[in-house]
Amino acid sequence: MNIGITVYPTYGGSGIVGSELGRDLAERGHNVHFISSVLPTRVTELGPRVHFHEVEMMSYPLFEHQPYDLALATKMATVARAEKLDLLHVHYAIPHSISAILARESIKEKRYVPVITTLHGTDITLVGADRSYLPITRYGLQQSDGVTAVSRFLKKATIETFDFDEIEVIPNFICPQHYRKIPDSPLRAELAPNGETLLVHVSNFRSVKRPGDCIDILLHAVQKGEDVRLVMVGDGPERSAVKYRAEQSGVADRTIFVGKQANIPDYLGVSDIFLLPSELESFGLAALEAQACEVPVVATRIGGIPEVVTEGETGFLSDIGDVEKMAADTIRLVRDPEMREAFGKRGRELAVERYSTEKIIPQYISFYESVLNRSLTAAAV
Ligand code: GMT
Repeated sequence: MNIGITVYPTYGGSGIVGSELGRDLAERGHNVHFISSVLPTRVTELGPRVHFHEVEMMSYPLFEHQPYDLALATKMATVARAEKLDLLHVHYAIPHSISAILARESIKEKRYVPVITTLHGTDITLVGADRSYLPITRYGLQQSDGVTAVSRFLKKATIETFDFDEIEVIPNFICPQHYRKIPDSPLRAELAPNGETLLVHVSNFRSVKRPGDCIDILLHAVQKGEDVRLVMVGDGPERSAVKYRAEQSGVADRTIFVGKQANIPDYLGVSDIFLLPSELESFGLAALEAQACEVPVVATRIGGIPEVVTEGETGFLSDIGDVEKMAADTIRLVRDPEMREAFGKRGRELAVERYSTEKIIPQYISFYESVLNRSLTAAAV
């Protein structure tokens, strides 16, 4: 198949999922065309089957804001015709599905290119549910030729908010070879030089991730006498406030902010406990990545997290903001290396069994095939 993929290229889990899906599809022999403003961060190599089409925007004094959605639609239509795309697969509904629908409609006399929209979370729960975007988001869902969601939770939320239920749940995935435990790494010695237990948090430091709670969990653990350190991976709007909180709480010397990192598995692979105290998480890709690296997870019981983290088997879950409970769970794991190891092994086992690329990518491929068959049948009638 010739597949067009659009993602937010630099920010968020949806970009990671769309990019890694494209990379895997290309490895399976499909031609993948990424259409976005810059090369998506996880697409490190272009090649005979991985192409990139940059969305260029014209600037004009009349435009207070450049109309990205229209520039994207134009690029999608051009690429769809030139590359004979079989379908356009967009990750994150707003505005990608609207741009794709516009592109599809603008060229449909020449070629019908079905649009598949994958919902990732905030496009439904936060932005899409906002009154100003709700009608256009519902239109995007109704007009897409196929819609997938990354968790059962997100499907339910979409039905409740948009009264739209033609949704296939295809969960996020990890490549088991890429995400794994790394024993005896120099990075581990650097991050925990005195053999401390290493806590880790990975996010884009938006307030919805509550990264400040990680500092409170660390503080509780230190106050209980635990020899722990915390590595904070990523960057975003909350980073300086969180750093300040660490300084004010007196745990700055036990907190390492490493900023955005190209290779997240390097950090997960050497860590002992993963913290994800988010307020909202439709799936929690970072928790899955941690589990694939045999790292137990301490997280909140919200959204899709309970689908990914099995309580008492691969991690512990708490209410939003209950840092005392999350700290108590962390301390339990710090004090019990055998439990940590058992949780880690089970986490990896479930990650591979349920969420490996081997299992999930074929689900996308058969979904593509069913959408294409439906479109062909409709065209023939
Ligand atoms: O959470 C973010 O900051 C980004 C957002 C996105 O759309 O890129 O992430 C969402 O998609 C991820 C991949 O499917 C999920 O793992 C995240 O749980 C989800 N985030 C939220 O629902 C807040």
